[in-house]
Amino acid sequence: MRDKIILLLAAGLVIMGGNKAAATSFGRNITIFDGSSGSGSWHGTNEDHETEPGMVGSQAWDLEGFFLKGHTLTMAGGFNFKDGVSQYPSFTMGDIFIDTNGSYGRPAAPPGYSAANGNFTYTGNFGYEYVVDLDPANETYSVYKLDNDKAKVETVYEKANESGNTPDDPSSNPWRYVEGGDPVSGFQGLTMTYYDPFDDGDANATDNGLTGGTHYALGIDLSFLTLAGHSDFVAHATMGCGNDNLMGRGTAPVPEPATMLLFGTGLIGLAGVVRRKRSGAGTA
Ligand SMILES: [Ca+2]
Ligand SMILES: [Ca+2]
Ligand SMILES: [Ca+2]
Ligand SMILES: [Ca+2]
Repeated sequence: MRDKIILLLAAGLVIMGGNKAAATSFGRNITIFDGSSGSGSWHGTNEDHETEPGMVGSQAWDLEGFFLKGHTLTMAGGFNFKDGVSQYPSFTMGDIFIDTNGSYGRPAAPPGYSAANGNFTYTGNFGYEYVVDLDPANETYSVYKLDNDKAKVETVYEKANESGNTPDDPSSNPWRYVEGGDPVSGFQGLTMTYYDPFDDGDANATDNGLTGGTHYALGIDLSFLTLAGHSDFVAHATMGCGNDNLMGRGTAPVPEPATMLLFGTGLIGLAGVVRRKRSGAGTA
């Protein structure tokens, strides 16, 4: 009996491990197309293979999508989240800003804001109530609540990317969090899911419909939204120039502790042993 249980649990772990390795889908694609497409293949109707009109259109500047699976938000792009583009070292990847009430972007710009070329710091949150402050180099992140009266954020370099005037056509701003947010307890210095770069043809690309060459992806935990009583959210991310503006809209689900899943799997395994033993006894 004990041997059987150990065998079943071992088999269960192998199956679970197999599932994990095969589960390359990042979940549902929740990307919002910004509606400001120009002509040509790089300013089309999909976010993958699209940068903002007038900007350099290439995989190196392409942000490809936000994906949601459970409470994990995954961001993918051709832009190198750790190293950026070598000729433009100042245009690093920005942070992930989260709106929780449907007001965000240029309509919610800070007092005194005006579009201008250059990276400028403003006191204000552009309507984003939270920021996931990414540290891709160390594969960690921290979450801050952004008070519009005291949080400081930095704008994108290219004025042409600050043109959004409606929630459906939001500005690329802000680029990154600077300081002044309130740390969200339990969400400081967390380890992100960082994927090794993958090419077209890799399961991570094909399972998520990503095209164009080399891709980068990272995942973060959105449970802080649910814990704070929020459900619907809008996510925003860009790089220092604002060459591409990535937006997503989703609903944060109730967190499911992994331990409950493991506990459940163990019970199913035990039930299988009992059932077998009973049926074996019946036929003997
Ligand atoms: Ca875009
Ligand atoms: Ca894009
Ligand atoms: Ca807002
Ligand atoms: Ca692409």
